[in-house]
Amino acid sequence: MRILLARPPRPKQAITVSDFMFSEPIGLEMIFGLLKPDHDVEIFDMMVEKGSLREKVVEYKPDAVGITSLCIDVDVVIALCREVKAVKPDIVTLAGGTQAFLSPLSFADEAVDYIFEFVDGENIRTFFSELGKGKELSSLPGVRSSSDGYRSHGPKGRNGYFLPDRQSPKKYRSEYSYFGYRPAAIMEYGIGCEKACDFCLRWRIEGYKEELLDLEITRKDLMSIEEDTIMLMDNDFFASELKIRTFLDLIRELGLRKNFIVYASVKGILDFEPLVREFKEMGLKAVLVGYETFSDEELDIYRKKSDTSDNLKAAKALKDIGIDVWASFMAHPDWSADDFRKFRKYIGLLKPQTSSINPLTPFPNLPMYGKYKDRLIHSAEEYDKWSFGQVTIRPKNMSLRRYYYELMVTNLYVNLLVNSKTEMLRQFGIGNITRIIAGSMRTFSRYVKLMAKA
Ligand code: B12
Repeated sequence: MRILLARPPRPKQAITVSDFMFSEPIGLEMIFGLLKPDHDVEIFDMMVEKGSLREKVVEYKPDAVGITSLCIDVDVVIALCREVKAVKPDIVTLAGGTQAFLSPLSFADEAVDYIFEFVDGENIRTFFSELGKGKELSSLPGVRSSSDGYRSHGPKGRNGYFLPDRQSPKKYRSEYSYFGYRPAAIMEYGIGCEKACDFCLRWRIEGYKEELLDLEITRKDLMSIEEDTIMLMDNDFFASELKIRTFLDLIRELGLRKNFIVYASVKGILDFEPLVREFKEMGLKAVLVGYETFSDEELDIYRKKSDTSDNLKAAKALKDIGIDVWASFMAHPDWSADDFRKFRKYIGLLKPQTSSINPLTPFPNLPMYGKYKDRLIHSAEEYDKWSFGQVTIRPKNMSLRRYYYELMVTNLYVNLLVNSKTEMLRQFGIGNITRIIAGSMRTFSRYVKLMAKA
């Protein structure tokens, strides 16, 4: 069977970081790895490709086209499936990825033959070995079919972590980045999140239980990555002493010398400071930390396990150790102009190397969605609005237009004034800085449009 695996292009409307960075489509690389032994498979990454999917389908002549997705991609994925069907109606179309897991029925459209809610490995292999033999495939775990009304049979499962085939998107790899690092690879080493913060989807995707993946997979995965930079996407790399030590032992054993970037909790940084220092000596360059807000009350509501003074302590510890902080914050919809001022002052104290400030987004499916139901600006079906970059809750203490203005001013203030440009230029080089500035300008102009429309 000839299978084309595609990733949708960078969103045209939604506010996303893909304006200035995107990484490898690791989910598709895993599917590629699972199917390669028995099928002809190719990845078509539309984040990079200039040509259309239609042209590719005409040239490659696949029997099936599978498309990955995030929340913002729903309409695009459906449009792409229609494009495929217009070339040849009997090409089988599949939707998969994060959004298919969180909200499978968002893809219920006659152009989408199958929705893959989750992949346990066995289901997708069986699917392709049985496809075209006249069997009803929706009886497989995690598979919904249009011919069966997209009904679900059996219990909901989880996506597995399989060894990604790092060579599968070889021609695109030089384009994959993580912030100032390009090329960069991404991988996961431990899954789950016990913190279960109120605004976050990750525990819904990976479960509450924090556990390490099969260490043999991690070993093979690490050995197959050719890039100098690896971003570990675990929720909290510093979740436990055992977790950190096991990883450091492994890279020591493999003799790996790479730049590492990790997500980290403030609690983990403070609890395991000596290990953070040890990791720095072994290549840790930057941590992504969710400081979230200047208000302890809000941190409490979000069920964060640290307060604003812990944030300051962690910022100081990281500065002393010499690790960059890429901080993320959430603007609460009840903030007044004075709150925005306090917030800017607080970021000035934390002094992260970069900051991203997103409006609090009560994603459909999260308990928070119910809490803000009466104040929502967009319906759950306006998929491209739920990017976590756009305001979805009507502000309480100012107009929507003013709120966008405050967000823009704050983003400009922290990224132009608080951060050191010369330091970043030295670290990442002119090419990467130009890419980031050009992307930020695109995001900025999208914000201006939203503000004008508000
Ligand atoms: C790493 C990451 C990023 C990185 C890298 C993403 C990339 N490749 O470019 C960066 C920082 C660039 C990023 C950007 C964004 N991200 Co992000 N990201 C993640 C993170 C932490 C991991 C994603 C991942 O790779 N998982 C591992 C892979 C293997 O899982 P997977 O893709 O689901 O694949 C599995 C299955 O789904 C299946 N599969 C995948 N595709 C297909 C296709 C077919 C046909 C089939 C059959 C199966 C299949 O195969 C895999 C087997 O297990 C998740 C949180 C999480 N834990 O999921 C958030 C997450 C996915 N991101 C999210 C968001 C919102 C975004 C942004 C829109 C944020 C923004 N405003 O800019 C942008 C989107 C930009 C874009 N269009 O790419 C949300 C998505 C919510 C949703 N409902 O979709 C998440 C869940 C985080 C959150 N906020 O809660 N992200």
